[in-house]
Order: sequence, then C-alpha cells, then structure tokens
Amino acid sequence: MEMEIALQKFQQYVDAENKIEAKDWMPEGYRKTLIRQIGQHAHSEIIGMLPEGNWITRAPSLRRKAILLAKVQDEAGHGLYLYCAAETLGVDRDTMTEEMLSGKAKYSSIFNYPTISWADIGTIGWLVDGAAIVNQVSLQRTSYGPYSRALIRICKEESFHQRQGYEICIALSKGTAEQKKMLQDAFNRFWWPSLMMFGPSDKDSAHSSQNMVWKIKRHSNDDLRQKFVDMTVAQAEYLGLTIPDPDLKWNEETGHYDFGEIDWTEFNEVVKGNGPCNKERVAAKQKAWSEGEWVREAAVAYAEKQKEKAAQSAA
Ligand code: FAQ
Repeated sequence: MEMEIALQKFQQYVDAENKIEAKDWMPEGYRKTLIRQIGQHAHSEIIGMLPEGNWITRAPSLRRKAILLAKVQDEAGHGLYLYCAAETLGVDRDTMTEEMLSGKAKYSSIFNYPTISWADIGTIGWLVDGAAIVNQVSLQRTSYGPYSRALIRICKEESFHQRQGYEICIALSKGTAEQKKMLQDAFNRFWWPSLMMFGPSDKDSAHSSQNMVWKIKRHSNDDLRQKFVDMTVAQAEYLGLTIPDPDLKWNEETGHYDFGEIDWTEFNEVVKGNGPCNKERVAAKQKAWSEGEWVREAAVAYAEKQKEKAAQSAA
C-alpha cells in the first residue's frame, strides 16, 4: 500500500513536469532503466570517438585536422558528463566501463561501421550528429534532472558538429567528379545505419511504453526517425545526392516522407555484436583500458597522499 502511494505521488510529480533529482525517491525500475540508457549513451560517445579518430592524422588540411580534433575531444567530454549523470543514480564509472568492455552494456549500432574515406567524416557529422541531435533535443526534456542538464550542454556542441559535417559535404559536393562520387558512396553506406540509430520500430521497442509514462523518453523511436527523414531529404537534395531508397516519396496526405523498410536483420545483428567493426571497437577500448591501468592507480595513490598530507597538517 505504501509503495502504491509512493508510486502514485512519483507519477503525479513527473506528470506536472517536475524534474526528479538524485536524492529524490524513485521507483527501482526508473533508476535501472536510466542507468541502462545513460550508460549506453555515454559508451556511444566514447566508442564514437574511434571511427572519426581514424581520420585525424589524415584530414586533408590543418584547418580540417584542428576541427576534427576538437570534435572528437567534445565527444570525450559528452561521455564524461553522461557518466557523471549516471553516477548520481548510484552506479560507479568503472562498473559501467567494465560492462561495456564485456559486451553486457550496449552502445549505438552506428559506431560499428567503418570510416573508409574522408567523405565518411563529413557524412558522420551531418547524418550521425544530425540524428543524435533530433533524439537529444527531445531528451533535453527528460524527467531526470542530471540527464536533462547534461543533454542541454551536449546539444549545443552537437549542433556545431552537425554543421562542420555538412560543411565538409558541401565542399565535396562542389568538388571534382571523384569527390562527388566519394560523397555519394559515403551517403549510401551511412543513410540506413543512421535511421537505425533511433532504435527498433515502436511496436518492437521493449522500453518505450514505460519510459514514455515516466517521461524519460518524450517522443517515440518512430516519431523521431520520421522527423529526421523529413528534415534530411532537402539537405541531401541541396548536395545533389540520390537517396538510396526507391520507396522514399513525399506523402501529401500525411505531410511527411514515406520511406522503405529498414533492414531489421542487419540492425539486430549489429546490436548483437556481429556488425562490421564490433570486435575491433571493443578490442580498441579493452586495450586502452588495460594500458591506462597504471594512470588510474597513480591517480588514486596521489589522491591518498594528498589526503594524508591534509590530515597531517590539520593535526
Ligand atoms: N544501437 O526498447 P528500445 C551520438 C537497444 S550518441 C544499439 O527502443 P530504448 C553522438 C536498446 O538499448 C548516440 N542498441 O530501447 C555522437 C535496448 O537494449 P536493452 C547514442 C540499440 O532505450 C555522434 C533494445 O535495443 N544516443 O551519436 C539501439 O527505449 C557522432 C530495445 O530498444 C543515445 O544513446 C541502437 N541504435 O530506446 C558521438 C541516446 N537502439 O538495453 C560520436 C539515448 C536500441 O534492452 C560521433 N538513448 N537499442 O538490452 C535513447 O534515446 C534510447 O536508449 C534509444 C533506444 C532511442 C537509443
């Protein structure tokens, strides 16, 4: 009975658009699903540094290199804000990292695709950051305060990321026939995986209905995917690109674009760990984690020494 009243009060509080803060009472399921989602989001930012990091040394000019370096650094920062937001729910960062390294915790499917040309970097900024923004602008209104505040900050940086990617695409679209071909090829490879970033269709989404009630999620996977398609088609047309979907067409009645069926088998395989780069990505993070062990140990030893010194001078 007491639990029922607590749940009712919690729901009323959320329904009135209040933010839940770290020390507030919350249902265990709310805490758990947030740790899962924020953890997955943080891991995505960290693993997401790898495909673009692959091009830092090969960026075509100093200007492009400096911009890409700054973008990849921003992603590390986003990962850190998000790990901190998850820690407010009572999980520690090492546990989250170990779960990602063991394959228990997921990260976004999109980062399991290779970056094989410079046009991929433009396309990732344009499409991947573009899709991330559509999802995260919606999540800025999530009911959990620390996550919402982290997202407000992240979105400001993501819009710079999206623009830098689109600007690379514009340059390529005005370039030689070879550059135009390279851009179309990158677009062909990233279009469908970008649509998959929004998750399974609503009817197959395990967490959506409860998380919409708790206002963790504010829009459904399919609604956000549709929004992304609607805003991206004109951008692709401006670049002179052909969208790799014969079923894509404007629907006068709905006021939206209709588009073809996503290859859900491919999506499920990538999420299960069988995408083109899953093993490579996790292996890179495992290597970094084990090579960084001495840094973590040294930081703890230094913090202990400082604590001892402070205790001695206080005595
Ligand atoms: N990949 O029931 P739902 C970025 C999993 S950040 C892998 O619909 P939910 C920035 C899902 O976890 C990109 N797994 O789940 C950047 C669940 O698994 P579980 C990341 C996926 O949570 C740009 C199961 O499928 N953004 O790109 C995917 O209600 C450039 C059932 O799905 C976020 O994480 C997927 N695509 O909705 C960085 C945003 N989709 O745990 C570097 C926050 C679903 O039951 C470079 N997250 N799954 O085993 C969210 O908004 C939600 O978690 C969704 C999924 C919408 C991703």
